Amino acid sequence: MFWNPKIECMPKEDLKALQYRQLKQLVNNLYSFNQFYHDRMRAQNVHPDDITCLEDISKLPFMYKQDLRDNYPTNMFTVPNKEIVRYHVSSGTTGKPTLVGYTRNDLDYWTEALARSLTSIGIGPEDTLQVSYGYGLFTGGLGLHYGAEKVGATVLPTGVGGTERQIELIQDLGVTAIACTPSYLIHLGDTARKMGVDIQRDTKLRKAILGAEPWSESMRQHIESSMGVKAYDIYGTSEQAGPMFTECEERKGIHIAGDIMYVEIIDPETGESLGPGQKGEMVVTMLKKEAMPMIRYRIRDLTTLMDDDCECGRTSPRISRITGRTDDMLIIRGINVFPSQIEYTLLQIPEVGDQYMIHVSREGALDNMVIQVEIKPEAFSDKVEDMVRLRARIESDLKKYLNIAVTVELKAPGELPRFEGKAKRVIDTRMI
Ligand code: DLL
Repeated sequence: MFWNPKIECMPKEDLKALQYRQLKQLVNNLYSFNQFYHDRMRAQNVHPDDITCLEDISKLPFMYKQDLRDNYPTNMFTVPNKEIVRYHVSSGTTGKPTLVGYTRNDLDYWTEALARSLTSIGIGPEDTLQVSYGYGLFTGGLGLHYGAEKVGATVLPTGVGGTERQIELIQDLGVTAIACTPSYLIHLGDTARKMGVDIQRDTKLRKAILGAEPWSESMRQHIESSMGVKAYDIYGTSEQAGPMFTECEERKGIHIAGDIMYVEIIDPETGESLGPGQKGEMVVTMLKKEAMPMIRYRIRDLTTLMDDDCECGRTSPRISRITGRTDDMLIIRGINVFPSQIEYTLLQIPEVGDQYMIHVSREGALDNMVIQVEIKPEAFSDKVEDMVRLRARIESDLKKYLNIAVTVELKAPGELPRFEGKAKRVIDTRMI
């Protein structure tokens, strides 16, 4: 039932003591040996000696995604390059992505976190797990892959797409569990129905590990009643390592392995710490991270902390379902997209003017993004072929930078709405 009972069921006071020791060591090291953290702490007038209990973490400065961008690609790394054994890359806020580096130990505790999580939902050697998260620069595929191998499950690394083939493999190989985004699972269910396959009747698929994008209890009910699978929430971000933490069989919040990550919830406006049950922004400190430490990193996800006992017996704190973000990041088909990235890309194209609108909608189960772009008067032509060619070029540039296909609609100069106050450039009509 437990992967690592000594840690997972540790008395809460012992866990706090362990976290304090880990924090103290982290802060001492970074203050002494890392210029970035040293300067940040000095600017906030805080010295490692000021940290005398776990709660003193609130004296330390915050870290932001902007810090990763300012230090791109590797200036945030705290180990020599020869100790880095892998990179993953996620979306940045403008042209440059966010790069995450891992040492061997970083990969090991990431895998351990997933092994604990998968065990907590009953996945083990008897299971065949289809990993339908993207493999490659995205952390979803490889993260789940190694976690599942660690617990002895048989892994089927399909990645995203080729849905009909994925459904055939689910049938042929007796797949018992799938890991993918909730919207992809709904799409897979719809496709199966069209193929005449009833997931509940015709397959052994019984568990789904769903995350990487916001979803809701009503989506859970829809998935469970239409496909006969039990759906579990999985959470993580590339800055932390990747997907890491899931609900247990009780499904009353996502367990956060306290020896790996320390969670605070703050008021996003004032930065004040909030107590259990109060909704706010999650701030994380990675207690074991070597290649790219994170102290008080502002993740931007909104949630609440639960520290009551869970019936599963794990003593780790839990977070509730992510209900939104404090920034404007959009998640389109599981891929993070910042409106500022779109703007940055458009501004590189000489024919494009300075007005654009982003429309996001859901067609069936899948997200759709249409970007309306005004073009400069001198670039405007009434020859259809010219406009078609320009549109294709803009679509291809956007695809290159955003990693997802978007539809572009060209607009004549002056055609898009102007705003007197704050421009509203994103219209998101997706309902979750
Ligand atoms: O999405 C890692 C991941 C892969 C998580 C597979 C779960 C499964 P990023 O691309 O860095 O990493 O995006 C992280 O996605 O800050 C949240 O806003 C959102 N997110 C991730 N999981 C959930 C979830 C991966 N279960 C960003 N519910 C996070 C809601 C989620 N939002």
